[in-house]
Amino acid sequence: MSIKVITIGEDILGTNEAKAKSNLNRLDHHRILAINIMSSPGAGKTSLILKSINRLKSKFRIAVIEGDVASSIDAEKVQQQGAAVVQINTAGGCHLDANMIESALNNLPLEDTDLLFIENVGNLICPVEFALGEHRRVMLLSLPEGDDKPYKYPAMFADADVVLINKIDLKPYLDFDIDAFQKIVTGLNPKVRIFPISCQTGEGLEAWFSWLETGIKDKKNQQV
Ligand SMILES: Nc1nc2c(ncn2[C@@H]2O[C@H](COP(=O)(O)OP(=O)(O)OP(=O)(O)O)[C@@H](O)[C@H]2O)c(=O)[nH]1
Ligand SMILES: [Mg+2]
Repeated sequence: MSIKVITIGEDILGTNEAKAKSNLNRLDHHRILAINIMSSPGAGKTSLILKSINRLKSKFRIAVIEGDVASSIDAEKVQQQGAAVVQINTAGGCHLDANMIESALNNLPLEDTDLLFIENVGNLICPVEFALGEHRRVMLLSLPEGDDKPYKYPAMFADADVVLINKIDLKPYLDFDIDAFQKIVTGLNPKVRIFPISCQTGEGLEAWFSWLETGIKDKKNQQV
């Protein structure tokens, strides 16, 4: 089946906050848990989504919105895993916004979805400024990027519900101090959940899956 690709021009108007609220209401109406995944390019967002689909698809119906400046490479991988997917090409834009998500929601089977992953454009700065209508924000940081990133890009870490430390299989080759990193992040964001994981080996992923599962079930039981 061909993948729906939405290319965003400058003609899409409307204030982001109002649109994000309308997206949120729409997702709540369908009792869909929406997760906005943010990170720098290559930290492992798509790998995480693919692992999560693979693990949870027998229990839950999963849809994905893929955000990239160009191409539908990530969406093709997601489609191969059997999930419904829409690719947004931002045509140079460094983040997704709520208008883009509304267009994507119009092209997804919302009646048949329990969990929606939104893979934001790889960028540590802009995505945090734009609410999409998501219920949870997940920040992914991979070991090769260095443990000083929360000092340099604090907003991304201060705002996240979950921080995933990915690529821990590379620890023997890098001088990333995981304990120090966790202390900095919890200093910025005391309520954050932190999961060290490897999308390569699967280490640590069970805790992430179980966090997701709890969120999906809570959303299903919520009054709308
Ligand atoms: N060693 C190791 N490599 C990983 C891990 N997770 C992802 N990778 C690799 O990192 C590279 C980038 O992973 P992606 O999942 O494409 O990263 P992304 O964040 O989706 O990248 P963009 O969409 O380009 O921003 C790929 O070559 C993955 O195989 C991991 O836990 N360990
Ligand atoms: Mg990706």
